[in-house]
Amino acid sequence: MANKPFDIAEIREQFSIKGVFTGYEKINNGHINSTYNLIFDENNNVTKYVLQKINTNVFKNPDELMSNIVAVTQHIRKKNAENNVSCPERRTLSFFPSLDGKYYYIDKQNNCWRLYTFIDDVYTFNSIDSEEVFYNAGAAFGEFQNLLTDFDGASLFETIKNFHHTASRFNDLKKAVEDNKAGRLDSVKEEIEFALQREADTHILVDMIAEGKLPLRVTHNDTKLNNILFDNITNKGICIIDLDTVMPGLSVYDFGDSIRFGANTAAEDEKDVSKVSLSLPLYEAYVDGYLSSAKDGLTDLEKELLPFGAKIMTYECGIRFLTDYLNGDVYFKTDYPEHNLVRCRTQFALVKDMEDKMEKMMEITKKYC
Ligand code: ADP
Ligand code: GN1
Ligand code: MG
Repeated sequence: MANKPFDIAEIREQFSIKGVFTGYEKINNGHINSTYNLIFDENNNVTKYVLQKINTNVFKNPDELMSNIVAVTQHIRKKNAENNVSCPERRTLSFFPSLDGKYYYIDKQNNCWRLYTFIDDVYTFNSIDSEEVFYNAGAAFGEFQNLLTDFDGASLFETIKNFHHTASRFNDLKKAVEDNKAGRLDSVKEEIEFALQREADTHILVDMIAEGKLPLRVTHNDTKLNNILFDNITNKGICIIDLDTVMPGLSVYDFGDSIRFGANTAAEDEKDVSKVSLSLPLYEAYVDGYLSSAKDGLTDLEKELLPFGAKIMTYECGIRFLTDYLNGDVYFKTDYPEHNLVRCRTQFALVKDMEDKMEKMMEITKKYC
């Protein structure tokens, strides 16, 4: 199959897919994995699957990765059954084992694939302009957190070490500055300065964890808007996807990362930073939705820290983009050479705007606590 990124005969044999293969589409959403929608016809019934190439540069141990994901989705399935939710098959992903019983398959080119159910009649967003939908996003991630409150976090592997350890991310940036691998340091002096000025912030949450002030929960850790499948008819967030980073973490990470992406008035890679700002109405809608489902399970301190969580997740993402830019774009997928720098600039512009609006964000949050 010269033109295809995968050999369909090999994939279908390995995952025992029935029916006639009628085509595939590439889904261009995430920065990490490569995702395809496969379409099969079996006696005039169309069945779709998601075939995903796992980025093994990022996720180096597919056994541990898939062990986490299978355990988490099984747990959610069980809870959904206990709660009698409607259409349970649309509420969490189901992964298919390959012939050797593992939930992934390494092909002849050494690519690592997983196959799971395609959920139909849903849509995903890369940006949002409706408060109602963002309320629903908050409710969906709050609900996801609730479903995992009785899941044993100790059973999970750490798929990416220190994923949201902001102080460790800051050290990665300092190392990237020292190494200057891609020779780009001179062009990012202002951004480095911005990052350095906020170093003290990078310790706040990690210190609170170490002091036992904040509870570690099982969290998603990548709560971007396009990791929620919204139902076409109800507009509710029905399924949380992209479970690669489900690990012990803080509620404020999940809250904060959603705000970072969804409440920005511009795209994550908008080149004109004057378009970047925090939308307070969207912030409010998300707080309302998230707390409507998660409030009872959160401590007072967690609720109080939600606005700071939004700022620190935005800052952390900004320094990750900057680090990758300095390292020569080895982590995030990029479409052009300045892409990571552009992303870093939007994140830092958003941090600045959040700092200006912090009091207002705190006031809004209090209203829903
Ligand atoms: P990445 O890790 O690259 O972000 P995701 O798992 O988030 O990959 O998938 C990328 C996109 O593919 C999603 O934003 C969504 O639009 C689509 N997608 C993924 N899984 C499904 C599914 N089961 N049903 C429908 N669409 C899906
Ligand atoms: C990546 O895979 P995706 O696109 O949902 C990244 C997140 C970043 C995000 C920035 C495993 O998410 O941590 O916040 O890009 N995922 C990983 O858009 O690093
Ligand atoms: Mg994703």
